[in-house]
Amino acid sequence: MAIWFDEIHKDSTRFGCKIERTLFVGQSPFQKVTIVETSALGRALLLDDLWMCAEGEEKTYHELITHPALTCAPRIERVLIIGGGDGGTAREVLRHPEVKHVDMVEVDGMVVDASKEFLGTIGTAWNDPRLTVMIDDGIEFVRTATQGYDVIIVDGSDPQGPAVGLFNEAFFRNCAKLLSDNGVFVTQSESPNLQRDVHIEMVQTLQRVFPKVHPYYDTVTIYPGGTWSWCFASKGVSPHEPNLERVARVEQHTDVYNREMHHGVFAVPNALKRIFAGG
Ligand code: SPD
Repeated sequence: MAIWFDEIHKDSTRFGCKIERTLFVGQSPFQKVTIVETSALGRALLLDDLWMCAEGEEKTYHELITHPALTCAPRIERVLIIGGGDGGTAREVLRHPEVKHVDMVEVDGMVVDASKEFLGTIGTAWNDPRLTVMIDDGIEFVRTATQGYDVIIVDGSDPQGPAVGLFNEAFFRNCAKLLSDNGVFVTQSESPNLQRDVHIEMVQTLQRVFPKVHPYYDTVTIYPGGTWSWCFASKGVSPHEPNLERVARVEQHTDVYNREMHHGVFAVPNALKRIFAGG
């Protein structure tokens, strides 16, 4: 009999894949960590039974959480990733030769260990000498860190369990403090359809912290609703003027991100546009 795994969303919708086998299940101090082999999308990571990424569809998420910021920030020498334990975001950040140092702060060592063992096609840059992985609380890290960053990327889970604190104003303010004046902050910001309230609140909270906030959208097959969002926030850097040399260089390696997409993803649906403009 076929085995299916469904992410149940708000007791009203579900998003499922047929499973060939389960490769890893562990209960860390923070959450349940599962890695399965799906029939359609290869190996996939779930945290507390929520889909995080799958080999066959992770490119959109990881390329888009990374390259809009890394092509727009004037300096990209020092990058901070909060979360990102599967290694996909670090892989994309490290494609940029101007990046000299990446600190990745992931709260759950089990996610990193299981991803290294079972998701080797996603985390391909673990051995890059520019990457430092710290198993630590990212919320506390940004509260106490003193050395700044040119780009900060929050690649966390959904707002439950250990990720709850990655969605509030205090956390965003601490990130803003750590960000260089011409820096760019990016966070995943949930589904504009099925988690609309969370998405809107995130954008509005970020608008209280950063002078410029630009949500952007694309499809992530395994996330609730299919359409996903990220927010690009800065003290003054525009997302509309990427460094075209960097774009040209990185798009030789990307499956999804390119110059046209860079501009297209920042189109905001009308109803949301009115809300974000305060109308
Ligand atoms: N609904 C899932 C949202 C999770 C976003 N982070 C995924 C981690 C991939 N690196």
